[in-house]
Amino acid sequence: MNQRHAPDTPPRPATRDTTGSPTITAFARSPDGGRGLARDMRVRWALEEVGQPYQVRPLSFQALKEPAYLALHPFGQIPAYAEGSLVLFESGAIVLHIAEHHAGLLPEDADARSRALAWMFAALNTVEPPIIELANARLLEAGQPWSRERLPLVEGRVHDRLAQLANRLGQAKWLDGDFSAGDLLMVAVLLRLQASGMLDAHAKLAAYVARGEARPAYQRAFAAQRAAFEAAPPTG
Ligand code: GTB
Repeated sequence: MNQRHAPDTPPRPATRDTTGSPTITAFARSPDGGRGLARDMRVRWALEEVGQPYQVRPLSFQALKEPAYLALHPFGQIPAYAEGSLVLFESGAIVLHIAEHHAGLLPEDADARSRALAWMFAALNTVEPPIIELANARLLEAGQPWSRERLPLVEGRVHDRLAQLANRLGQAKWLDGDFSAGDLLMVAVLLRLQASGMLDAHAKLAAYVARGEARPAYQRAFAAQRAAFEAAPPTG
């Protein structure tokens, strides 16, 4: 090892799996109440799609901000992913890593693969931001005097994006040919809107999300995170 670089090398995760399967971090008790909306869910789903067993390291909010975890994840968030000497953060990067190392989530054909990557980026960079903005407007800004006035603008931006996406999806089952990591991330992102009823105005997208949820791999991932939530002692 180059000694000059040693101080910058992140320590290995405190929990090291001995079975060779990757370990992901997740909330010890997710604030979503076990609805599968936290970002570990998309990683669990990808791992289930490719048939890769995994371990879960549950963490409290406090533990996320401790130096040992910040060495793994610079922003102190879930999910992080550890596999051998590799440590990754960012759910999109983790899903891409899984898709690149297993068959089933990215097409073989080079152009089709590039298009699937484009949909992965679209899910995270183009569709998710207005959805997060809306969640923030509803939850974090609700008490602000300008909140009621702003909310319709934020909702409108989400609806505009959904209409564009529905238009492109058309009558297709998935965004580009077979189900891919692009669909996995897009469905995961859209699921955040389900409870609000906003998807109901976009029937094609509601059906698209339902198709994603119906996949056996999604069901297994959902059940796993739900079981973890129900097994965790209530906090506070
Ligand atoms: N860009 C990162 C990624 O994709 O990995 C974002 C990761 C992220 O936001 N992680 C959140 C986190 O760790 C959990 S998923 N937050 C703790 C912190 O920042 O201190 C976001 C989330 C939280 C709660 C709900 N919910 O209750 O419904 C849904 C989604």
